[in-house]
Amino acid sequence: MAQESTVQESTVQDRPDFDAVVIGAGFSGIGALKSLRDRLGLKVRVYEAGETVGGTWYWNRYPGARCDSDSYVYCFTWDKQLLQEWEWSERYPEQPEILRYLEHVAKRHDLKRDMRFNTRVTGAEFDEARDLWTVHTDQGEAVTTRFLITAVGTLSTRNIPKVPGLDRFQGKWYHTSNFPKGGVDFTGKRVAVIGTGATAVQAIPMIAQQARHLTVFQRTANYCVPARNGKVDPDLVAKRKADYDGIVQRIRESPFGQEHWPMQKSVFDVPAEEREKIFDAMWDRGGFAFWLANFQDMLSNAEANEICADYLRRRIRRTVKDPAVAERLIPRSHYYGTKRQPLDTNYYETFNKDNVLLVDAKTDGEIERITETGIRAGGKDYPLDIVVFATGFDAMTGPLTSLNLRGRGGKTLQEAWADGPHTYLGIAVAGFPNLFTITGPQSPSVLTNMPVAIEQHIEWITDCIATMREQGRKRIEAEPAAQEAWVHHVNETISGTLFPTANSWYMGANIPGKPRTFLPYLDPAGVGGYRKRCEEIAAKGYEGFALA
Ligand code: N01
Repeated sequence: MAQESTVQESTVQDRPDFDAVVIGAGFSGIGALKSLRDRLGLKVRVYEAGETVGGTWYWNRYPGARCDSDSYVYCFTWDKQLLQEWEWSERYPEQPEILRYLEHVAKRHDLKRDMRFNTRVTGAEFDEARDLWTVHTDQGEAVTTRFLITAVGTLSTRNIPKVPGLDRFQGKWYHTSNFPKGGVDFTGKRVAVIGTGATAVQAIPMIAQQARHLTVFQRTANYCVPARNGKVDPDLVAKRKADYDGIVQRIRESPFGQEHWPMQKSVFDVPAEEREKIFDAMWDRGGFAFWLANFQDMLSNAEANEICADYLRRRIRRTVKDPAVAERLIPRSHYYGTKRQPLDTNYYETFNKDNVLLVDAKTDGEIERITETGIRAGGKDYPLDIVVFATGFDAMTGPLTSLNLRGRGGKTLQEAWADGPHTYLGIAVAGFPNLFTITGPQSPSVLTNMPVAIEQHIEWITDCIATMREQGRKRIEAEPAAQEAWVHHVNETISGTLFPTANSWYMGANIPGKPRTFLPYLDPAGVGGYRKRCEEIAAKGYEGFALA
C-alpha cells in the first residue's frame, strides 16, 4: 500500500504541466497543435510572440508581400473539406489573404484556446532527472513539458545590417518583416530600398508606384523570372478540386513539394533552337517552373547553368531600356538558381520609370553610412525620407539559437552549433532530448513548398510521440554518431551541386561571421525521398535515436 502511494506520488511529481509546448503559431504551430491535441489527445500549449496566429504571414506585411508558391498547394492538406471550400482569389495569395486563411483554420478547429499570444519564449532548459523541459516566457510564466517543439519558422530572425549612423537618421526606417499594421504611406516621399532579394523584388514595384522617388541599393543582382500572377481559370480550379487527393499525393512524393519536376534530360541533349523554345515555355508559364522544372543538370553543371543564365540575361536586356542599368541588373557573381529564385511582377520594368534610381554597390560604390538626411554610398549622398531594409534574415539557425535553449549539462544550442548546425534529420539535436525542430536546419524545409515539409515533420513527430507513449517511453534523443553521419551526408550531397559556390543565405553567407555551411538539405530524391527516409528510420525502431 505504502509503495503504491509512493509510485503514485512520483508519477504526479513527474507529470509535467503539458505534454507538449509548441513555440510559434504559424503554419507549423497551427498544424502541430491540431495534430498533437486532436489526433493524440495531448495537453498542448502554444506560445506565440505575435498577437494572433500567422507567423511569417503575421509579420511580413510589406507592400507586395505574397506567396511565391501556387495557392492550391500552399495550404494544409489534412482538412479535406476545407481544400474543397476555400477559394483563393489569385494564383499567388497575398499576405492578408493567407493570414485570413490561417485565422479561419484556427477558428474552425478551435485552436486558439490552447494558444497564448503576445508571449515570447525567453528560454528553456532540459531537466535530465525528470526528462522534462521547463519553458520560460516574457510574461513571467515557467511551465514544464515532456516535449518541446519549435515551430519558429526558418526566416523569422530579421537581419538589420549594422550600417553606421542609423540611430541618427531623421526619417523613418523599417525592415520588411516589421512593417506597421496599417502600412506605410509612401506618397510624396523619397524612399530607399536596401536589398534585391525575393522580398525586395516583390516590394520595389509597389513602392515605386507610390513614392515620389525610389532609390534601390543593390549589393548583388539577382536572376528574376515572372510570377504571372492573376485570377485562376475557374475550370482549372474545379479540375484541381476534383483531383485534390491526387495533387496531395503528388506533392508529398515530389522533389520540391509542388507540381514541378526537373526535366529528365541535360541541356546538352537538346539543340539550341529547341532549348530556346523550352526556356520560352517555362518563362511564359511563370513561377518556379524555370527554377525547378528546368534541365536536370542546370544546378550541377556550370556550363549548363551558363546557357540558362544567358537566356535570362537576354531577357533583362530586352526589358530594361537603359543598357547601362540593364548591365548592372545582370548577376555576375553567382550561378543561376543557387540563390532563392525571386518571382517578379514588373520588377525589371520598374527600372524604366523616371522616379526610380539603381545604386549598385559594385559600380556606384557601397553604402558607407546613414546620415541624418539619407544614405551615403560611393562618396555620394542620397537624400531620403524613408529607408526600407529588405535585407533578409539570419536564416534557419537564427530563430533557434535565439531561443536560449539549454540541453544536457546546461549546454546552449549556440554552443552546440558554434561551427554550424548539427542535427539528425533536421528534426532533432544530440544533447537536447525531447526537442523536435519543425523544418529545422538540415531538413528540406526552405527548398520546398513549406506546408509540405511542415506537414511531413508534424506527422513524423506525432507518430513518434504516439509510439513512445505506447511503449511507456519518456525520452528520445538523437545519437551523436547518427547526427554526425547526417551532417556529413547533407554536406556531401550538396557538394555535387553549384549551391555551395554562392554567397547566399542558404550558405549562411549573408550574416557576417556566420559559419559557412549549407543550411537546408537537398535530398536527391526530393522531399518525397526524405519522407521515405524518415519513415524507414521510424520503422526500424527510430534508428539513430536513443529511447528511454
Ligand atoms: O532576403 P535575402 P529576402 N548591405 O537575404 C541585401 C523568402 N521569401 O527577405 O545578395 C547591402 O534573400 C542582400 O544582398 P546580398 C525567400 O525564401 C518568401 O529578400 O547578400 N545589402 C540581398 O540583396 C527568400 O529567399 C516569399 O549581397 C545587403 C538582400 O539584402 C527569403 O524570404 C516572399 C546587406 C536580402 O535578400 C529572404 O528573402 C519573399 C547589407 N549589409 C521572401 N545585407 C514567399 O513567397 C543584406 N543585403 C513565401
